[in-house]
Formats: sequence, C-alpha cells, structure tokens
Amino acid sequence: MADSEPTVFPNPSPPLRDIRSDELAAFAEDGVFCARDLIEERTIDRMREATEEVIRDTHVLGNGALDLAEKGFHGDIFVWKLNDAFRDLALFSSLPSLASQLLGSESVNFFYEQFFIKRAGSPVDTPWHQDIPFWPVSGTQIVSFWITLDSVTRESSGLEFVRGSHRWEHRYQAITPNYDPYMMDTDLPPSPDFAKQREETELLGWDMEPGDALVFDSVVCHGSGGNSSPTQDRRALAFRYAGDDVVYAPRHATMPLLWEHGLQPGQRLGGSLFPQVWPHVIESEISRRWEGPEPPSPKALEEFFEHLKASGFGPGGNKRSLFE
Ligand SMILES: O=C(O)CCC(=O)C(=O)O
Repeated sequence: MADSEPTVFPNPSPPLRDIRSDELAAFAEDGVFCARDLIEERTIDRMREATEEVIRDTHVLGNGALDLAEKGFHGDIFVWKLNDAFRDLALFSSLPSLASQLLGSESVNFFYEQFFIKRAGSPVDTPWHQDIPFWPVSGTQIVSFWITLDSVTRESSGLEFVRGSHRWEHRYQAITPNYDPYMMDTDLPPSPDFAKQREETELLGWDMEPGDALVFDSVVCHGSGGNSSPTQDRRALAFRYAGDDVVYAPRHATMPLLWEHGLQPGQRLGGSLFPQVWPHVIESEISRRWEGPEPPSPKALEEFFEHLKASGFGPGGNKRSLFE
C-alpha cells in the first residue's frame, strides 16, 4: 500500500510587528491596550467579506440564538469550524505568535472566536461584563484580540474598559447583548454600569482604525453603548487564545460547547475543539477541520435549543439555523 502524502498546512503569517515592551506592561498593569497596525490589510479585507457571508448563509448560533437582526445586531461563535477565512485567521495567522508573546506560555491553544456586528444606528449595547464568567474554563492565561473591520469611536460603539479591573477579586454576572438568560449566572451579582460612573471610574477607550486591535485580559470589565453613527457599521471580531494554565471547568450558565471535545474537568484545553496553535499546530487536532467544514453536533445543538426554549428564548430571525 502506498504511503499517504503528509498533510501540508499553511505556514503561519509572520506578525507585522511584535508586541512592544510598553504594550506588555499595559497588558499587565491595565488589563488592556490598543495595538495599532497589528493586522494586515488583506486579512481585514478577507474577514469583511467572510463576515458578511457568514451573516447571510453560514451560522452556528447566528441568525437565531445570538442575533438581534431586527435591531441591527449580529453575532456568532465558533465560526472557524465552518468558514475557512475564520479558520485561517484562528490557526495560521500571526495571532498565535502574538498570543504567545502576551501570555508567556510555552504552548498556546486557540480557544474560540466570536463576532459582534452593530450596523449603523443599532441601539444594541454591550452590557458591562467580564469575560471569564461566560466560559466553561478556568485559568489566568487567556487573551482576546478584538479586531475592528471598520473605523470605530465611542459613538459608534467602541469598547471601554475599567482600567486595572482584571486584578479585582469579584466576578459579575455575564450578560450578552441579547440578555440571553441561558448565560446569566444568577449566583453572581450584575455588573455596575461603569459608563454612568465616569467621575469615579478610570475608563480606557480608543478611536480605532481597521488593522488596530484591542488586546485584553479575560477578567477586565468592559462594555459599550449602541452604535449611534447614522452611516458607519461597527463590525468586530474577537479571537481568543489560552495558555498552559487554562483548563476545562464546566459550570452552569456558560457558553454552550456544541462540538464533542472529549475533555474531562480539570484537563488542559486541547483536541479538535481547542487545538494547539503555538509553537505549532498538531496535525491530529486539526486534520478533520482541514478536510472541510465541521458542523456542530446535532445532539448538542438540540439540547441547547431546548434549553433556550425552556427559558423563553427560541431561535428567531428570518431563517432557521442550518443545523436545526
Ligand atoms: O464587541 C462587543 O460589543 C463585545 C465584545 C466583547 O465583549 C468581547 O469580545 O469580550
């Protein structure tokens, strides 16, 4: 029998630039910084096209559980499992190398990505929150890159952060832009609305251009208003990476994992849902995805929608999910 050809994955793109020491210091001290000129123009162009395509046709929970399309908001998660532009940015771009510089971790795994689209005039705000209470993981080494595909200001729903809040001990209830009860952990208190406490709170926010990225910790408090620009959409992608200390820690009221992952509680992230991306990808973890799109597990999806319906939140939108 002839030996099968080894699979050749794309070489990761080298970063446009490394993370500077002042940026590393801001990440440690403030929990967030705005990295200028981090992402190549051709990647931004590809992701604009891919995002619009995903909103139209290909969704995991978009156009359903995560959308408020009638209010000009679109969101979705784990799109990398279905769309190749999202996959390539997650696994083969400069982000894994940049994440390794930020996390100081021996290896880095891709955690997941999500997008947040607020069309011009969308009133949908992003309630103040920390990210970690949303997730069925624990650990400190998680970094998010919030990549804007459009020019963004506070008026067009630029994110703001409470400086240094990543060092706070307390945790707040995670609240999604559609106030999804599935994700609300009633054991935790709701977050204050820090935008209403500007006098006594140090908020950080930046006007941004495509190619810039907000880089932030999983505990720092952040939020934004709606997009009050009459003409400018606000399209943003958040790609998240995890280091060595991040383990699977299932809890109630956290983001649903709609693919089989085979992890036991306490186990380091890895495998086909959270593949290693630094210092290199592991063929067995991504070979199935390399063959083509990987839809979510029908059973997990069914359970999720049942749960949503039970809490009064059925999938909406014009189209039903492709996977129902
Ligand atoms: O873009 C948004 O409105 C929310 C982004 C966010 O909260 C996040 O990426 O953690």
